[in-house]
Amino acid sequence: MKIGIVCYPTFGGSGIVATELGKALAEKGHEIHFIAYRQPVRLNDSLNNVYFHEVRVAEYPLFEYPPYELGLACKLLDVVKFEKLDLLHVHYAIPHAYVAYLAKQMLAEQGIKIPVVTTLHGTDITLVGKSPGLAPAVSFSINHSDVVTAVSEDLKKETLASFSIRKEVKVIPNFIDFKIHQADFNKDLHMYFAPNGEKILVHISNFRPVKRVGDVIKIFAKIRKHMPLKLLMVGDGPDRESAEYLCRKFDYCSDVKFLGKSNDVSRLLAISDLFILPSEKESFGLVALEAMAAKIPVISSDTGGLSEVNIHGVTGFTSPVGDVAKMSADALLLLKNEEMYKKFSTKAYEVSKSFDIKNVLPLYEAAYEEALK
Ligand code: GMT
Repeated sequence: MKIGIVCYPTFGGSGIVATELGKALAEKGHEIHFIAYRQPVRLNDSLNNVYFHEVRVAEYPLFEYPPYELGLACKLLDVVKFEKLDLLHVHYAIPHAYVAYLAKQMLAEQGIKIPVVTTLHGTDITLVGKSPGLAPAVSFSINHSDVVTAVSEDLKKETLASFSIRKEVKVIPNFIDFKIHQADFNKDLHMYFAPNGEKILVHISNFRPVKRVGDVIKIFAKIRKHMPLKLLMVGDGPDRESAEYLCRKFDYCSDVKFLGKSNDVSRLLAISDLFILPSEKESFGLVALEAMAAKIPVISSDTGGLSEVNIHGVTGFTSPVGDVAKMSADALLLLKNEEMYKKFSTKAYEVSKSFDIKNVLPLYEAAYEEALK
């Protein structure tokens, strides 16, 4: 199949899912055309069967807001037509599904049919999309997609509850490609961050308010009172500064390292002991799954689809959003109890195996077949 994949190329789960999916499909022999305003972060090799088309957005002094959607629609028209694509797979209802609809209409006028598969990732449904001004466009885009998928049962439920949806929404969970997530424990790197063999907590996100990075600092501060400990804060975004200021108010702030964005989180996960994800909202929590694939138990909130990934009492612990006291107590319990920690670590890995891309790829291929019918 010749498949066009539209995604946000930035650091973030949806871009990673789209990129890893495309790469795996290409490996299976499909021809993949990524279409985005920048090369997706994990699309860094030149691979067989993979093409990248950059969306150029017209700049003109009159345009206070560059017309991304128009640029994307015209790029889709061009790529579908000249690369003879069979199908478009767009990640995010806003704006990618409705841009795909526009491209589809333009192509139909030229006698070209292009089915559209839309994957919902969360922010388009649970945060931005719910604003009353945008909701009609979200419902419209979903209803006009040929096949719609959501990354968790919870996201499906929330989509059906929040919008007027006539389409079936299929759940296809996010996945892990174990070929990529294979970093070994690096003794020197561990020594660098924890020279006295301290345990390491890690948080990875885009530091948006929804990630509650302040809670991560508070959790660390509570546990640090009871044991030597380091915290790695990986990523960057709007709440990084406030997290840094908060950290400076507590003792032991020098045990916290803000590392910025990383292209290779596996090597940091491989030297860490616990992953902390106290998010306000999380339709899936791909990064929690990446931590579990590195055999790290997860301390997270129980929001959205997170509980479908981090199984409470098995792969880690979940708590109500904002319950810093419980999250700290659960983390301390695991860090202090070696036997228990080992069991959770083993289970975290086992559960992550059920999200192996090998199991998930055929579900997307079946969705494509259905769209083509
Ligand atoms: O969480 C973010 O800020 C990034 C966002 C994205 O667009 O990548 O993540 C969403 O999609 C991921 C991949 O499906 C999910 O793992 C995240 O849970 C979801 N984020 C939210 O629902 C807030």
